[in-house]
Amino acid sequence: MNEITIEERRSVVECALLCAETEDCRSVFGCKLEGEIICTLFNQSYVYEMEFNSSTCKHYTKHRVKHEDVGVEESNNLQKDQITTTPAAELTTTTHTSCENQVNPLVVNKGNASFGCRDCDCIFAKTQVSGEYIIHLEDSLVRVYCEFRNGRSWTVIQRRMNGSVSFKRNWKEYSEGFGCLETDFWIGNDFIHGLTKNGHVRLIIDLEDDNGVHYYAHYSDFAIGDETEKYKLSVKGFSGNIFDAFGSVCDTYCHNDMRFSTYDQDNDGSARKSCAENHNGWWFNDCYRCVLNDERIGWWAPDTGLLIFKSVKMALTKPL
Ligand SMILES: [Ca+2]
Repeated sequence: MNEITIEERRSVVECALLCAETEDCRSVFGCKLEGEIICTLFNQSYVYEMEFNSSTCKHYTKHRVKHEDVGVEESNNLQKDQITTTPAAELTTTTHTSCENQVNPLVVNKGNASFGCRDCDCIFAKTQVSGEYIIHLEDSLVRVYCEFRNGRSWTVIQRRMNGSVSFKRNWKEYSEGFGCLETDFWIGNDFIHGLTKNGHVRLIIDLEDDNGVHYYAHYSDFAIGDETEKYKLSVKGFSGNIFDAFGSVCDTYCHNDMRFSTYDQDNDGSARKSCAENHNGWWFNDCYRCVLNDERIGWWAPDTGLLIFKSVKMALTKPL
């Protein structure tokens, strides 16, 4: 079921009043951002179990305005003092416990047409606190992890910290995203495509080995195609303190220009095998020099062979 409409109102209480007056409305989500009220009415209860009653955003369900007898009088019971103008950090969502069992936990509500910030840069303009935020991306409200450091904002697209989340996932899951923002997750190929399409083309890959030594690979020009293009990878402009295993000139094991594969969709460059069957979703030829979604996080270098890392993070930002 889809949302009903989007309306700009003078206060979030007015959003709730509008919901009360709208027969099909079951819940309403409203935020005051930069002095502007943005609210979304839903003809279903909000799909994601989160508590949004921050000082910036409010979420009301219809029972608060008594569904059988909806009207202005009932709606007036909403406390106007709940609405304040405090910007910023309260946009952070509360944590959830078991991400593993949730379907598509990163998408808050697919199909919304408008909501506040469209990227972490917008959040950064309001707060410098790294953490979970909700942005509007590719026609969805998506929970993302924004990292703010050195005066830049980064959108984390992949992270593996403790192995709590399985990366053995099918095509649909890699398209839509999976995992826990707090720990291990894949933001989803549709959203990576959306971010790169919107200019977030600088990629940094942080790797940490068992001794706590950090390595990084930075790419100035990263993009992936959309689903019809099988999320084809383009990655160039390397700098870093490790071998360029991801973007180096294409050969048997390269990744650049490859299409994305999962165990249930073999788009790799090998006619003999399916690389993703053993190494999870990635851009494979035959088969790899780096496998950041594999059970073992691997990154190859000529002098060392395949190195195994204990954690990895991939994040995007816009060029300066
Ligand atoms: Ca194959």
